[in-house]
Amino acid sequence: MNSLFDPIQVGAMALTNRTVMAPLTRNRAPGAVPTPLMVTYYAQRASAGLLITEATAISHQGQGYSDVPGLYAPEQIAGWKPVTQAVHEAGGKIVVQLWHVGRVSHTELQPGQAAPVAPSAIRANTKTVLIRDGAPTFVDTSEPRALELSELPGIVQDYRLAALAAVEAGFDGVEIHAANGYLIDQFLKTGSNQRSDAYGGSIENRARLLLEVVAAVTDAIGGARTGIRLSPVTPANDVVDADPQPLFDHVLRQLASHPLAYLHFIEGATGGPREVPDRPFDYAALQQSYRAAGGRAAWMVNNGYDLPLATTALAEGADLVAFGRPFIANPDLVQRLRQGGPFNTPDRATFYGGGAAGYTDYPALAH
Ligand code: 8OZ
Repeated sequence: MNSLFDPIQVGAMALTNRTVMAPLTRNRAPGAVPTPLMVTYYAQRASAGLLITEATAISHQGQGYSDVPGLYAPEQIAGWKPVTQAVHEAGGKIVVQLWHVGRVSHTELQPGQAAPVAPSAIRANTKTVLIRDGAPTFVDTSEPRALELSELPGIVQDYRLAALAAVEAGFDGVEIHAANGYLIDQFLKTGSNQRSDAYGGSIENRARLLLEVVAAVTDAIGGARTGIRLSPVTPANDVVDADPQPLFDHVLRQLASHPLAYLHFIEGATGGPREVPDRPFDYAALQQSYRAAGGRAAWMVNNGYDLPLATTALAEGADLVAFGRPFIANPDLVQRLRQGGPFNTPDRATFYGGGAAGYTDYPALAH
């Protein structure tokens, strides 16, 4: 039986273990440029089998929060290079999460203070984070405008360019963020997509943007360096689909014909309960359907895992387990899981924004 501490080959990446650091937004990149403090933060956590960076904007339009990093300008690529170098020197692997927030943004963050973009002009009943006077402030998202059909190829192209930039910055690969109510998830789900063109209506149409992005990214850098994050039933950022099981069944059957490194699932509500009331979902059936269609990517699970739950998941067919908040507080989480603790407690007050406090100052165990 596989344990969290066994190595695994995931696409082009040889991982030393199956413990993954989940993507975690930390809002410590002023001007969207990665900093030396971020180099320290990621390098401290390099004993994870795989690090997935915090969500990273593929374009200025794709940004929805203050001080999150980007990967579309030369200074951003230059800022990421020492991160990937330090992680590799410490023996780790790192992929960057490619992000377009769609409607989860604010005019203050958009080019020319324009309205954020979305499949349809439906505001998300959710908040975004603006850093004001150095402190995170939660504000309502702005009213979005519906994207023109003619704008979609440009967005797909932004994903392609960001994937190429990721390779240039030294990343081992990318994760396409298609979860948590951001642009791709907004297109997938009925509550946020009321389009009447080729990108709305039927399941096939709502899945079109995701599949075009996957095709562009894998064409640019190879499926062996590409993962995807999905959250079939999360209520995060006010998304909902009327019938998620057949939607995701279609998505996975389509993905089965692309070589991919991994598929990453947030089970239940992001950062919350693993079961969402009135939104049942059968992940095992989804995996079966994907495998039956010939899909071979590694299966990564996430949300509220501890060692016993992770061990059960691996026994039941998961290949990788992603941990979020435990990695904030425990840079050497793999070692701590191995020896049964102890675990530092994450401090919510320093999750978003700020400096080294609550970021790079959580202690590792003495060796
Ligand atoms: C927390 C705060 C801001 C953004 C996600 C990128 O949920 C995020 C995010 C999380 O995927």
